Amino acid sequence: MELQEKIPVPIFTEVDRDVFLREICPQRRPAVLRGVPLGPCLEKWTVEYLGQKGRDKPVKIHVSTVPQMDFLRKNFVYKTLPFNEFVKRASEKKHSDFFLCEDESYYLRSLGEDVRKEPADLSKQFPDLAEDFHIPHFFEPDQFFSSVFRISSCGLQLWTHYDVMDNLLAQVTGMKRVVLYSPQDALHLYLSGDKSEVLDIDAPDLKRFPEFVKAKRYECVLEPGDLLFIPALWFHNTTALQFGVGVNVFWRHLPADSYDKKDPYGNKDPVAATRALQALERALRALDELPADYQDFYGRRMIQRIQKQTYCDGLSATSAQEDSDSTLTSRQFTKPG
Ligand SMILES: O=C(O)CCC(=O)C(=O)O
Repeated sequence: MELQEKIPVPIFTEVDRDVFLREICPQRRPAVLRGVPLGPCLEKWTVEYLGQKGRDKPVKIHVSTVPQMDFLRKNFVYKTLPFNEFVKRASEKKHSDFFLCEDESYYLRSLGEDVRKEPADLSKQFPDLAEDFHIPHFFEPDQFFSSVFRISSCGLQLWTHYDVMDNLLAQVTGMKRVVLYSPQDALHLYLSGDKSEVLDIDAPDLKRFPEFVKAKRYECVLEPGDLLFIPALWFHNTTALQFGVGVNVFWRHLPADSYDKKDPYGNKDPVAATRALQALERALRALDELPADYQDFYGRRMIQRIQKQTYCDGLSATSAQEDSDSTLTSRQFTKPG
């Protein structure tokens, strides 16, 4: 019996900027966009061509003895290779030159020139390859944040995580399975920061992660030329079914000052969310001054207050307002009788 029902991610053809902005983006759900023109990269990006055009530019890569990479337990090492040597190794199953073992797995997530400050931008790091890849103009130029190479060995699986910006993942060569979970299922994913602790999503340890089965599993297999729209906050886990080259493009869909300015990866929480989380920590420290039964009482009331104010479904803001008798105002809340 399958652990979780697989919900297919819908596939849309004939999507242009207008259709994307009117019908797809506002739904805030993942979508596969098939047949959007991505440029000559689809024909040109062979291993040989990538090596010739990317030359020996040094790239920092993840190398692991197993294909399932685990960020939380760090079962991989960072190494630097010339881009052409990296692409050659990532495309082969067994390596004559290797760091850890002859069948090690490789993964590149390209970085900016100044890794700590600058987001990755294909046109700056790989100008000769960038001209082959046409970024779909589904957002305004000033919303552009980054374009990132994602190059993986066959079988490589990247941990489940979320990003805070909207993102189009373009699969240029190779097939890739992507499993996604809604932001509303965050509590079933056992988060540590922006990553899920559930590494093996196909055979999870249900003794450690009993709630995981409650998360709805959305799934698609990307083919060369497909774009996957990953709305901000949607969790995603990728598995390369073949050696593959992808580019993902992030853009700011919230006002620019909502984002953390020191975030070259596009995965730091928006500044208002960070402020709210810090305020929560302060609130919890205040509750610590009380005996356990009082902490329990006020903790439950805080949860209800947060649900009423923030949840989009169930206890929605509207139904909370309509049901004025049961609405806790902030005064009632802060001055309990
Ligand atoms: O394609 C991958 O390997 C990972 C993609 C990803 O994490 C993203 O698009 O944000």
